[in-house]
Amino acid sequence: LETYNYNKYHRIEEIYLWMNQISEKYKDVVTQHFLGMTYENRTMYYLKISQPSNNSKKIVWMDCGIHAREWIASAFCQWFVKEILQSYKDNSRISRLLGNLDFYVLPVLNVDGYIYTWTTDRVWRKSRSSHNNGTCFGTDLNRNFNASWCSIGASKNCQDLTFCGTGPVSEPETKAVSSFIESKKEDILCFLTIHSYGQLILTPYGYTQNKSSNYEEMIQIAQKAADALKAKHGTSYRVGSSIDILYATSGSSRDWAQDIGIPFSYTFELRDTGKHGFVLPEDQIEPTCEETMEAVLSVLDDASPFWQKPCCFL
Ligand code: 0X9
Ligand code: ZN
Repeated sequence: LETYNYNKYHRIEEIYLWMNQISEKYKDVVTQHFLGMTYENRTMYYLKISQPSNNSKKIVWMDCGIHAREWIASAFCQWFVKEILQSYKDNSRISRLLGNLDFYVLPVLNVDGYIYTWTTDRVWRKSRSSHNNGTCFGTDLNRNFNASWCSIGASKNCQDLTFCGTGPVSEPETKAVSSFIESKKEDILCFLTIHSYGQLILTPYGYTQNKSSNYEEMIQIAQKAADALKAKHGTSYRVGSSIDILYATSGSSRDWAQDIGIPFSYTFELRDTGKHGFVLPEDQIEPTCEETMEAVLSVLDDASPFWQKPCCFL
């Protein structure tokens, strides 16, 4: 663990070993849990970071790597966990957050796809489920959630990059995430799903121009986070609803999380804006994670007070 290199991308075996070791080393605050099985029968694990507290705490969910090729996302989930654990004792900001919040972090959601990007095709996006008698592979897990499923910005053709699956939540990976989130939803304050690339902080929705009732607050919070991010290394992010500033999508986890009543649901699209795209060089892992950390902490600082106000907790 002492030698784990956070400035490199890691194979799944190394990430899983890291999860074991970090939950061993910090066993009072972090525990590893089973989430579900993947299509190819691999285990999905998340980490729970929690400190004993007298407060009734809210939950922050963060998943990374729903799209297999977005390696920087999974690198960020690991960075985030490391930063929290290294600093919660001395850093008053992080210890205050941990007094009010439990973090649930899923570093690699699309395990099968992630492995495929290491072994076979670096820019594979989808899961590895088999369709049409084994003639085509993979569902876009971020089109498979039950949010206006496959209505817009998604495809019913299994050859396509945005194949939405055979029905809402047809995939074991999305089932695992949705049933977990569903079981905890009363307590979840914030749902963060980390992607690349584009340098964007996106609010719901992708499937409609409608806005959630707290849209203005969400945008204010995201804009403040983008400012904090920029202050670190000068990187510019854009902020807005998914359909307005990116493109139409249905079946995304973020929209589904908003629809089931989670108050603050955001997609982060990390570096860059296209020069390297999904294949972000390793020397950008550190600055990318440092600046993203600023943005996430800013969101959490600003979202935390809201759950105390009855007006804003949907
Ligand atoms: O297309 C996607 O799923 C995301 N972009 S990516 O390049 N990382 O594949 C956009 C997700 C944001 N939009 C919604 N969640 N609706
Ligand atoms: Zn993505």
